Amino acid sequence: MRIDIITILPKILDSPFSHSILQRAQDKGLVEIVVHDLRQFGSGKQQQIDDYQYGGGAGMVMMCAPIFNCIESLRKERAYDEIIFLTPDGEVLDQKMSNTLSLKGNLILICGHYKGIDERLREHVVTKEISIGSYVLSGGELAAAVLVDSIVRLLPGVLSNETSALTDSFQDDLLAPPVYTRPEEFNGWKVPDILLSGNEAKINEWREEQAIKRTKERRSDLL
Ligand code: 6GU
Repeated sequence: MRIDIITILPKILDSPFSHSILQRAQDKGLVEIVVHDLRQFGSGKQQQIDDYQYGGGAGMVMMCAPIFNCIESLRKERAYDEIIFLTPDGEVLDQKMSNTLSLKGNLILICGHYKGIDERLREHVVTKEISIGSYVLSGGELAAAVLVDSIVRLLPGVLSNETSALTDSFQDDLLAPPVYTRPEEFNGWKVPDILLSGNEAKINEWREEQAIKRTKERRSDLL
């Protein structure tokens, strides 16, 4: 898979992909993540990428040409399955959407800023609009990092068996059950006896029960 990210703040995205699972996925050649500085496609000496909105009103709008030209330069190299705009008024991301996107080959992500991007790009170029939840971020970069993380960890070979995506919260529409590690007692707080029993069938049954209980209590909307 290849993911190209278009942003005016490429530095924000230096770190999120450079550690742990996401770094390893790139080292293994399972995904190529390339961040593009939109400024380089801006016009004039100022490398302008935004302008006042027609009709007046506060807030700048990201112009058509820089984003369009950046995308065209990428399209010369390869075909893209989706051109995604990260925006608070997009479809809210969930596990099903991440699963679907993880099956794609090449993706472009556009990070919005200010009042957003010129509507004509959304009509004619963007193929999918995604929000990561019902709150406002200062820009699309952190949302892009969240989206990339949720997709890449699903690619075959990225996670080892013991961290398998199949046991994640949400993968079966249930939250994960509680987990414990050594010691058996800490501050007088004990690990549930069942987990120390060695009875694998009983343990699995308990975990299933706990997952259902937790989901009912915290996220009954998932059931
Ligand atoms: Cl994708 N962008 C911004 N700016 N804010 C958000 C968001 C995206 N998703 C939730 N809030």
